[in-house]
Amino acid sequence: MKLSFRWYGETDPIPLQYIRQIPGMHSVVSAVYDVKPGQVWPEESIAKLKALSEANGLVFDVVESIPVSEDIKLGTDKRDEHIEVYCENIRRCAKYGVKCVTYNFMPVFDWTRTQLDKMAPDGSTSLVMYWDQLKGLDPLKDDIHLPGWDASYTQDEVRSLIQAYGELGAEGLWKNIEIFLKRVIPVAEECGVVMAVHPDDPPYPIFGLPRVVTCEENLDRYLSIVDSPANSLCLCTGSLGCAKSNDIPAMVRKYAEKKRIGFMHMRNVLILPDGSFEEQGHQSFCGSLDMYEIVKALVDNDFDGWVRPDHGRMIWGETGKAGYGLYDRALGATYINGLFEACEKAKRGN
Ligand code: DNO
Repeated sequence: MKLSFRWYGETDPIPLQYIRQIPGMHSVVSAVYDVKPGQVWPEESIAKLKALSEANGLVFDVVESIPVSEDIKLGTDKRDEHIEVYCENIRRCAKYGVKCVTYNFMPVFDWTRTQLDKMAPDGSTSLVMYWDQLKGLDPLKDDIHLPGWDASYTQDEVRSLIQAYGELGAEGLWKNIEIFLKRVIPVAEECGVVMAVHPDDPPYPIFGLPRVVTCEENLDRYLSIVDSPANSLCLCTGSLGCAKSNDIPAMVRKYAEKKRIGFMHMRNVLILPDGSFEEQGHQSFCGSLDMYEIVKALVDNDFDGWVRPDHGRMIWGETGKAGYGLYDRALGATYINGLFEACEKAKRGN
């Protein structure tokens, strides 16, 4: 596996010099964050990410994300133009050495949480989603400002998007996924890029918005639309793992065996009795997921894709982008290194 770390570019308060000091760190996971979905990424910006990474002894070979525009997801009359731009962005990234591109197909919002700084008894803070904070909210009537939601939409825009997705429904969304994959995956293949779809977080409908990248049955369907290693998963343990019905170690084993995991996002979540969840430290004893079994499933199948420690808590007084501080993600990285070392040694029998 290749250990990687997400970096938000030059505005990220965490310098690449610090990231390179995490033992075993190989890749920088980044993107051109100042261009809107549906627009072409300037080559200079991609070249700069590569140069900065290399100047720090790291490789820029994973993009997270090239966002899929709402026009593509909804299939509006701008879809074709946006898919063209999407393909061009893949080509440009590949030209600068990118080998894996992460993206998602979540309508309107990326991940959903109700609080980004819930304090645990030890004084650390983390992201949580509590159902009782969501209950009773009607996105078509109420003004909703959940933390982390795209602030560039007005409440009216959010309402009309929610309405449009309501009319589209899950099968309509599948149709648009198919159109996207059938045009984009051949380009990725040509460029030697693996497309890694990030699951919906959390993996069930929110506010009636269809969400389909959620469970084994749907992941099978997604991968079979274009049966190519370039059509792969970004298997995010914490996103899929907040639905109890998803058996994460078994899913990792299955898709690693089929060589359809391009990228692993590793973090733990604690599922509460009412289905709410709290992000926790990466270690198995901190949450509901058995991280050892997950790594063992990867090692047993000679996984050679990218792994990154996903969201960390805020610890040791650090402030910054929720989920993306340095300290706890670095602890996560060393834990992941340890699990891989143990599983690899056991597999070799020494
Ligand atoms: C959350 C991330 C996601 C991910 C996108 C990929 O912190 O894991 O936002 O980057 O869903 O498109």
